[in-house]
Amino acid sequence: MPTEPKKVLCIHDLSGAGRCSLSVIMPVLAVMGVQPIALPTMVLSTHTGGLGDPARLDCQAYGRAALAHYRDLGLAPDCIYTGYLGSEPLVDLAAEAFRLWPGALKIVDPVMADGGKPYSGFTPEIIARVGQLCAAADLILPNLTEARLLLGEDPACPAGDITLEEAQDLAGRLTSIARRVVVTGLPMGKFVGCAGAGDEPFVVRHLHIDRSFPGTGDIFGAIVTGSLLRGNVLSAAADAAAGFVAQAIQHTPRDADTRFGVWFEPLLPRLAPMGEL
Ligand code: PXL
Repeated sequence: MPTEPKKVLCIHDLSGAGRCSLSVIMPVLAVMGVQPIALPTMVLSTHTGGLGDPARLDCQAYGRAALAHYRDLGLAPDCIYTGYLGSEPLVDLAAEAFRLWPGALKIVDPVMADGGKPYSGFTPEIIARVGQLCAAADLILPNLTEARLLLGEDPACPAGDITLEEAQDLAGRLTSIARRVVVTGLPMGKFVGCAGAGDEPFVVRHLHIDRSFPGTGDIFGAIVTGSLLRGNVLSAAADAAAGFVAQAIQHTPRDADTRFGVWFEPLLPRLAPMGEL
């Protein structure tokens, strides 16, 4: 008798075009053999990173009703994985899900900033609220800018490369906020790294490719989530996720419009568990 796939409640936005958030998280988790339950916080025609002013639908009221429905159904997720929460009530919605299912593994990607500055619309109040959500998480996945914001530091400074020791120090300091941490997108010379802390500290590095895309953090987070639920340790999960993101960037033609994300679809079979059916 096959066991039921583990369930992940994914509290993220749904950006129709632009390959990010639920549009990439759903296929990644599904191909890894875990069952994603999509809870869109907001529906947008595209992400907010350079494709004009997207059409938006706030799903706050829907989200509250959906949580109540899942509670009444007795549908208990094994994991709750949160991402883009563009307003204070939407951060509260994620916190409510944490309260409803305290036994779930709580993974927070504090999507709020990149490249040294907050995303449009992320006020100091929302940033503070995201920090509180991180404190309720088992694992957080900030990029370098988000890590500095969470620590109350200048998100843009210092610019430039960081050393292995600085990467480990940054991840280590974030364990004052959440028990386990992976900081992503660390510029390390010809490498881009991610640093983990909370269990065995680690740094994973891949060759840096000089193009940046929206949605790579979401692909990274989804693979870390899927891999942990399949029983891997955090360093292996982060290594698999960083490796896949690097491959997806390499697979994207040099002249592709970066605003539409990485061409990850043909590579999805590489994430499928082998020989277990
Ligand atoms: O991938 C991060 C992300 C998710 N959702 C929305 C975004 C962004 C980054 O710009 O705008 C709506």
